[in-house]
Amino acid sequence: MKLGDRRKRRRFLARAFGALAAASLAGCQKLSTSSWFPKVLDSAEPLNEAMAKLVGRRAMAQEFTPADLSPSFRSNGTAMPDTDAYRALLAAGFDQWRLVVDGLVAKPLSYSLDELRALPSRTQITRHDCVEGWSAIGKWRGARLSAILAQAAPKPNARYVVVHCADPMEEDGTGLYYESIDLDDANHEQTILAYDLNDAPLPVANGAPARLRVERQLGYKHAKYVMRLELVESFAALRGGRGGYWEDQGYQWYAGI
Ligand SMILES: Nc1nc2c(c(=O)[nH]1)N[C@H]1C(S)=C(S)[C@@H](COP(=O)(O)O)O[C@H]1N2
Ligand SMILES: [Mo]
Repeated sequence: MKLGDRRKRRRFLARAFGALAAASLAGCQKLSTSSWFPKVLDSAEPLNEAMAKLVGRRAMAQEFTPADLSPSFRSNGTAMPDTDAYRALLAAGFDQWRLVVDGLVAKPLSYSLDELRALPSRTQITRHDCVEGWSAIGKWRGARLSAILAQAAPKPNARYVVVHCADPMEEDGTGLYYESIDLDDANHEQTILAYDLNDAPLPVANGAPARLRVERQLGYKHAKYVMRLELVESFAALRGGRGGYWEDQGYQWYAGI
């Protein structure tokens, strides 16, 4: 190959890869800004899971710098759980709040907020993408879920962590918000139970006293107002049987790459 040809070829390849990158970026853009309904139906789910296998379950979500922080981190969904139990916890500064860890574990545990704050932690600046079409960049600090699981010792048949929340989703006060992730995502480097947002205690509107951050997944997986982590083998015994409040309404369970 002559030098000129080689240069041309290199330019061609660069353009081809550029186009590919732009196309996949456009795909992501669409995912986070268009109306959510057709995108989160089950059709996309096998593709997402296949992508995740390709990329590797331990690949990291992009992290940002303090200069990238959104001026404010908006609230979505529940902004204040409407129960007497939550109001009482809040009024006492979450002194009585306990994170319960149970189900298929060798050592059922419970943590006070101070105990949670004493666990190995991680701080990360990440982008949150809601399927309703908005994103925000925030700085999160929280206990590594892997550290909690190491203490609780999941039994060999445990496959998922179900995150039970404090906020009722039905008019009649029933049906608490819940979500679930598998053990790969639970043990991921960036998966934390966050108690600080932007260097201050997590505001009520964003899930006080603790909320899940599972950074490679869409917004609805990031359960707020966490009360209990239950290790299970399947979703069969859970309300809609599909692993989460939104999943029970038809959203996909694996909402990420
Ligand atoms: N318990 C609980 N967790 C929740 C929700 C909710 O309504 N209740 N909404 C979800 C959705 S759709 C999004 S986009 C994020 C919003 O988090 P934010 O309020 O901190 O912006 O929380 C997720 N976790
Ligand atoms: Mo969302």
